[in-house]
Amino acid sequence: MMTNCIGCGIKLQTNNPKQLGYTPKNDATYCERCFRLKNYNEYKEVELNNINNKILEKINKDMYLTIFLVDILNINNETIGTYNKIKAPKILVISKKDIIPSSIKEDAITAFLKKVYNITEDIYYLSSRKKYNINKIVDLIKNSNNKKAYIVGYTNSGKSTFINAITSIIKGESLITTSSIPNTTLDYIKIKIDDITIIDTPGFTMDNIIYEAKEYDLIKKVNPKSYIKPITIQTKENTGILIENKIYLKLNNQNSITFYLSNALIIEKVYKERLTNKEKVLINVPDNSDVVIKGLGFANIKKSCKLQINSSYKELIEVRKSLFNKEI
Ligand SMILES: Nc1nc2c(ncn2[C@@H]2O[C@H](COP(=O)(O)OP(=O)(O)OP(=O)(O)O)[C@@H](O)[C@H]2O)c(=O)[nH]1
Ligand SMILES: [Mg+2]
Repeated sequence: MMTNCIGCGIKLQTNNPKQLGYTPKNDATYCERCFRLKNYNEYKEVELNNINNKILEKINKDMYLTIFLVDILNINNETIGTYNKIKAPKILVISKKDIIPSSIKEDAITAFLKKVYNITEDIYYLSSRKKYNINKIVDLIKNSNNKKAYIVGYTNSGKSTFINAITSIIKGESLITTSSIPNTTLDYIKIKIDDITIIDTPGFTMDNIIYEAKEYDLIKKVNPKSYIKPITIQTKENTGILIENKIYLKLNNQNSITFYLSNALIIEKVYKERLTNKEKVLINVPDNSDVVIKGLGFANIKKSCKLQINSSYKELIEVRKSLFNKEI
């Protein structure tokens, strides 16, 4: 009888190399996909159906403590909207704290999340890379009703890396496969540590995202490796800004825009109009707002303006009160 892959949770099988869970060995603990990803950093594409609702149903039925990770650059209406659908006891954990400037204080982010996104539950900050707050969150699991917790969140929010950090501290091993490519974890992975049970889950997938599933090079760039340096651009009337030769924005006035995105992405000023009238759409931006580019991060714009974008990206842009708003 074959078990499940300890790297991604999928049921192991030796019959069909084209299907998920394949391994040539009868006694394997990892599937071939995880093996190649771990040893050669080679990614095998997987076709996945959107299972967001299935995951929600399961956690709402079991009612264990649910720890919802949101990558600090991926706070937006969609991620928080999914968090709001959880009826089980839950906490919000902002992950990858190490990538944002230390000038952005936790208290300010918490106040912002409570005010702008109406979060009422406790909010914690995590960096698995810097081993920051790991034990604090483990203590919450220890103190929960049945000592069981689901770790959930959108793909790439750092769920598996977090669980590996816990097992590496307590047991000196980290077995789950992690990667910067979406949908690394394919099924539930139950981990028992002492008297607690932690369950890794497949990531939620985004409705609209700036990249295609196959754009691996871009996806790797989007996911910041380490601390990101904010990039400020001063604009004049009709200065366009191009991100990674893909996303084109234009501000209609003299202004200042600061990007919080992976520094591997190239941000440049462009002066030649790139869109036809048909392709353009204008968005009103109030004073001191953040413009969220879903999947990438966000930019802070100082003064009110009209922001011109490509209409095909309309679903990806969200304007909100700034995280740097002193009044919050
Ligand atoms: N800078 C930084 N990167 C992190 C941290 N935690 C995870 N990452 C990176 O984020 C990417 C995704 O990590 P995973 O742990 O595979 O994410 P996941 O949420 O399990 O993703 P799925 O299994 O696809 O749902 C990897 O490139 C990790 O190295 C962190 O604390 N800091
Ligand atoms: Mg994972």
